[in-house]
Amino acid sequence: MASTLKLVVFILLSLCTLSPVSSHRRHPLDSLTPAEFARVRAVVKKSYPSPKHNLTFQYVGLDEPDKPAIHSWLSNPSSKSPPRRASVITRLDRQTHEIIVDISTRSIVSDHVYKGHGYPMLTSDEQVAAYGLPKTYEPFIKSVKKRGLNLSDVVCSTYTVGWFGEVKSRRVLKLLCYYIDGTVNLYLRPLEGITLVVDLDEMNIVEYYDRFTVPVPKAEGTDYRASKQKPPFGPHLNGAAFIQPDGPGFKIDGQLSVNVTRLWAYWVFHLSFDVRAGPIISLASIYDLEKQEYRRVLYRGFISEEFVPYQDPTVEWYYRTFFDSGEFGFGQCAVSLKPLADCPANAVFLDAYYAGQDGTPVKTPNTFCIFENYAGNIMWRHTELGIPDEVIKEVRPDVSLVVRMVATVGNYDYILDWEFKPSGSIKFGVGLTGVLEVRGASYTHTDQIKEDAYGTLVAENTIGVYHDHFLTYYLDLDVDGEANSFVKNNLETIRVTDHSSPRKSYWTVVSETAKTEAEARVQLGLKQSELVVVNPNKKTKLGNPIGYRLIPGPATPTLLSYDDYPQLRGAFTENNVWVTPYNKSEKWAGGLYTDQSRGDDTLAVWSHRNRNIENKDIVLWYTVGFHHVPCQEDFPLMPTLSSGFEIRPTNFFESNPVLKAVHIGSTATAIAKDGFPKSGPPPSRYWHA
Ligand SMILES: *[C@@H]1O[C@H](CO)[C@@H](O)[C@H](O)[C@H]1NC(C)=O
Ligand SMILES: *[C@@H]1O[C@H](CO)[C@@H](O)[C@H](O)[C@H]1NC(C)=O
Ligand SMILES: *[C@@H]1O[C@H](CO)[C@@H](O)[C@H](O)[C@H]1NC(C)=O
Ligand SMILES: *[C@@H]1O[C@H](CO)[C@@H](O)[C@H](O)[C@H]1NC(C)=O
Ligand SMILES: [Cu+2]
Repeated sequence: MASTLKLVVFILLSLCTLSPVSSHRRHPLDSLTPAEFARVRAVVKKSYPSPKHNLTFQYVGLDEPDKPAIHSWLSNPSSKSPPRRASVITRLDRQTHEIIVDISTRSIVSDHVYKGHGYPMLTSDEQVAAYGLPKTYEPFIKSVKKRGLNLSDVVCSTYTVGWFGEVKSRRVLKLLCYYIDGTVNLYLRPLEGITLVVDLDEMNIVEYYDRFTVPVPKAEGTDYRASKQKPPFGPHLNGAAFIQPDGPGFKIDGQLSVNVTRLWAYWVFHLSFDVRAGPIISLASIYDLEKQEYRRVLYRGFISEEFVPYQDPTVEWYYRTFFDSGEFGFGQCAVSLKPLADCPANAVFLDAYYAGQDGTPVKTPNTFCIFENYAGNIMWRHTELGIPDEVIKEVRPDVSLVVRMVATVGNYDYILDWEFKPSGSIKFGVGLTGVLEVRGASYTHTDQIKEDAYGTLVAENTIGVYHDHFLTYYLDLDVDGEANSFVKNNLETIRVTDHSSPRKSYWTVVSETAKTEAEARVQLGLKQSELVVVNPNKKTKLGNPIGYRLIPGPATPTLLSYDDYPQLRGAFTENNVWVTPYNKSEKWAGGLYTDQSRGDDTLAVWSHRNRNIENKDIVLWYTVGFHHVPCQEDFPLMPTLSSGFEIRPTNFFESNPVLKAVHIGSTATAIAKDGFPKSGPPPSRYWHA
């Protein structure tokens, strides 16, 4: 335990004392440092000084060097690293600017005004400024009084407005307000019927609606704080622990390069942070014990977009079709993780920084936690009972490495896990928790509901509205090199007609290599196929193509009509799987400017160019979907709903890569013997931490 704590301190210190702007020793994919954010700000402000200009920083992130530059730096680490550049999106005097800043030469490389549809990501600062407006807005004060409520207990929250065919647009947001008197669970107590529209360029209220009054759902039973619960308590949980007396089995080099070689596994990868995407994993390679070398798997991967359309078409709700990454920013919404609660006792925590609206760095402490995870699962086992007078029992416990971040986007909390397994698999976990977005209603029993309520009555006066969550992952796989192909191994039923067998049928594998983007669009569930990214230029000794297979989650296609406005903007949900040729500017599945986008810059549009993807540097896009029909157990807080997918080596290794896995140290030995740790301090009390 002590050694784990010491390591945490060491990493934080080393992050703070890194010489911030020097390019030596730094990985070219490292996130921008606080000093670099400050320098970017100074460079841009110098060109556009205030008060002459109204300048806000909507996005600042690393403009990542091109792949060849990264690979040449990797092959010769003593070579000069590529220039550090920042990609900046500002609102400047009511226009959107795209600015590239060269950080080392303190100069602007390019500066364009964006004239297309849609607006940049919202900053937290402008949302906070918008929240405050209703409190001094007379018509709103009157509406609150009319409902017999206390203005000091009203809080408001920001909602993007979507696009519904309007020809002209303004940079606006909607505000919806809630009553917290007697609870902290604001989202369960809407002042239904009231909507305010805020012009963000003017920062004032430009439209106001108070259309009807329904009861505000009561506070009773909504507070989720442990300190506010009353007996009886239960279930009583005894905690859980995975103890590593020798400290973690991985090492963090430089800023965020993670090298998992110390104990048991062989992954190396680079972790960085982006205000829009959240975690970005780059250059993930696995050590091949037989070949005695690192082999490339994933060049770059991150969550490209999340689309959350609500399914209530009425005036107060129709527009709620959110793009959590492009509009709100998963990185901007990252919250500080709580030791011993959000992450286990053996976790190491890392901070992250982003540029606030005025360009100065904002720190989110404990943004990431990294830990080895032992959930009592089995990596491989066999009991052999077939040998006379002998029982052979071999088991290896499954210990993996998890990188975790939580993004709290308003009412919802997204637990985003990247889990690296010694077997070569990467599992992508998504957990949904937090609070439902509910509609206030007059109903107190389902018997009173005669029309479509667009949701479930989850408490008195409270409708949990139907909605989806679609998280689209960008996975630039470079399996043993850049040139890869996408293969559909279709399982097809063959009829036996020639009486050569007592069987009438069997299935076999018919492989089909996708030549174009069209051939790589897959809706899961329509066909039985294994989807594999292969390196067509490399084969195993036995001659099989080297690959990584997609193990998809449940098939959850979009249920909206393809011509519906939100669906045009979220067109990347038409298929669960897409493959595109690598193009540095095709990163965001819903387009770079997602707020009020019109669907002209989505993954679906790019894919319809139908480019050649065979034996090319390709990107795999996979969407994890949830259709959420709320239920009473989602009240007052949702127990985590999990989903995800996996990529798994398939004829990548010559044989089982973990056959010779060794568990070192007393903990691992104890676990291997009977499944429970035998040494170390008593298990911590996670659940009440
Ligand atoms: C409104 O809130 C204020 C501040 O908490 C409190 O002093 C006042 O008594 C409240 N009034 C009503 C009517 O609840
Ligand atoms: C800056 O914004 C303020 C408030 O929106 C406005 O009054 C002012 O005219 C703007 N200045 C410029 C130079 O656009
Ligand atoms: C990872 O760490 C091991 C052991 O310290 C070292 O031998 C190896 O070169 C490192 N790999 C990379 C890619 O940094
Ligand atoms: C890369 O993507 C952008 C945006 O979709 C597109 O304009 C450009 O033509 C693409 N470049 C190539 C070489 O396909
Ligand atoms: Cu949901």
